Amino acid sequence: MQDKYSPADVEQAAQSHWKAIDAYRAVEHDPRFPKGKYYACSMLPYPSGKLHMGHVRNYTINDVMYRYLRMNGYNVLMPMGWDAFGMPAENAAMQNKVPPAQWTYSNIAHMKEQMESMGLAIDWSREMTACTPEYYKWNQWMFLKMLEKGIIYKKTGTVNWDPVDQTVLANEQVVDGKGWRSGAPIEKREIPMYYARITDYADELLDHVDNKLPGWPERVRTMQTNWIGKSTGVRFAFPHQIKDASGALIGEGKMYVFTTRPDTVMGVTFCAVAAEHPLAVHAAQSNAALAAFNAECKLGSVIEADMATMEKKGMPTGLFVTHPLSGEQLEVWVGNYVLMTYGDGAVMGVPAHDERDFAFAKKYDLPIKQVIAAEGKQFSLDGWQDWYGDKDISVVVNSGKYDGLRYAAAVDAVAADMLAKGLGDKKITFRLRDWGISRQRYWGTPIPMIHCADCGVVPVPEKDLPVILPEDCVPDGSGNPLNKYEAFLKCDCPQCGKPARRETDTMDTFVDSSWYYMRYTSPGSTESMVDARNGGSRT
Ligand code: ANZ
Ligand code: ZN
Repeated sequence: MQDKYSPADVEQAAQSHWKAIDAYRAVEHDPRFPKGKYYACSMLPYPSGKLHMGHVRNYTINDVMYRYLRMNGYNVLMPMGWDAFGMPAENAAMQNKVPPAQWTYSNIAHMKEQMESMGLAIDWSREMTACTPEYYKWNQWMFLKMLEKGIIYKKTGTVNWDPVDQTVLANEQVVDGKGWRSGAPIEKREIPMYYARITDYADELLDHVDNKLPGWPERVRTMQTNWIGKSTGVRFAFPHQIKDASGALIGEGKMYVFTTRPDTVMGVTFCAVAAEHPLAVHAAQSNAALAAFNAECKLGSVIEADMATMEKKGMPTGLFVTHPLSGEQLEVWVGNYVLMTYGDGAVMGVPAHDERDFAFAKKYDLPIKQVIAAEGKQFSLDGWQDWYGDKDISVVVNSGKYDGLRYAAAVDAVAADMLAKGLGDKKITFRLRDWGISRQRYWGTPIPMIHCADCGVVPVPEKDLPVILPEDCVPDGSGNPLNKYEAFLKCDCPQCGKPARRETDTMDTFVDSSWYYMRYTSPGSTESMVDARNGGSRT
């Protein structure tokens, strides 16, 4: 027995003993632990260089839990892995002129050493590293399976384009609307991307948040619910006669809007569309000022939170649509607060009862028509008051046959009338969007697609997986280095055999971190992504 505690001696001795007997290797059906299995999995770290205090705190808590449960007879598994793809490695590569792979692997080696010296009860035999072909092969395999099922699909998406560096920037690389490196004003650009159809699962997700997360804090539930953002309302059209250059009616003569307040429909005094809306694009063709305004709307951030707080700006298009119930002619404006990606990219403007429309109408001197009253409340044009938009206390006024109706009854009545006219119906809209998983970056899982001049875009056959990412590129900030990497690009078309080119977009790193916790259960399995019977079983 030593008088003084000497951590270096004691810890090293204990740790080498644990190592020698493989103390933390989790084995299924272990007779030493009668209480059954417990999975002590915590979020895997990004290998940024050194462990920080957050890591130490987090993994110590997990370690304490592990040891407590094990002493109480549980068969505990504590795995660890590395969220090793992503942008910081590319930034470090630019600074230090070393490939992201080299930087990442040396960080992993160092951080692993630090974790080992902490004596954490990790089963290192299950370690996973997201940037290894053994792991990302399964991202590619899952991508192909979901493509087959139509869960992954291709459409154009909006990205931040740096016109000087000629590259796509992540939101965090846009500072005050300018590129972080070039300082150039950022443009929004439409490019083809792959999406995961997560909106198909919106109701299931909501049900999960509501009913299947016992013990989760209310705050987290609320955040999740708002993120999914289920809105019930009516989608209907304003008819019009606006024709394009070929003489065809734009949108078949119907401008659709989505509203959560159909009870205010008789209070519409204008309509507003997003700068990307077909009517805005059409009007801009013969109106230079509007074209400039549309371009200005496309500048800057694509982040929705920024859109919500920015100053409301607009410009009239000179185009008119017809109110479906009153027959009144209403001018269509372009509004910078209208999102192309929500609902139909167009809104009915009800300045008396929508705060954004109120600000807009005040600024551009548009009429404001009160169609909602509430007991004991006085309406005035002087300024916005919260009750103007409160559907819980509202009664419809100045709206002909709808007068006197409360919110729910008014929604039913308006929806029925729209349906009868063949112009619309009730509709549920989600704020949740499909997940754009394409990234125009190097350090990620290659998207397993091939571009053939004759066959178009062809999936890589499953037997040819993984599509290996070269590990020797050094990004220099001028776009994805894979675009210049002939050995990667060159391939044969799997359909016709002619020379073709590989897709150079990679996957969002959240694809990696969406299933790693399952991979720990079948480490090293080459037969399947996750298979408890295969790599997982170690009795
Ligand atoms: C008229 C109206 C009157 C509205 C009123 C609200 C209050 P949530 O609840 O988030 O779903 N809207 C619809 N599409 C839009 C788009 N593409 N960009 C911006 N705003 C859009 O919001 C639904 C409401 O947001 C809709 O209801 C519409 O404004 C607006 F007293 O219609 B409302
Ligand atoms: Zn081909």
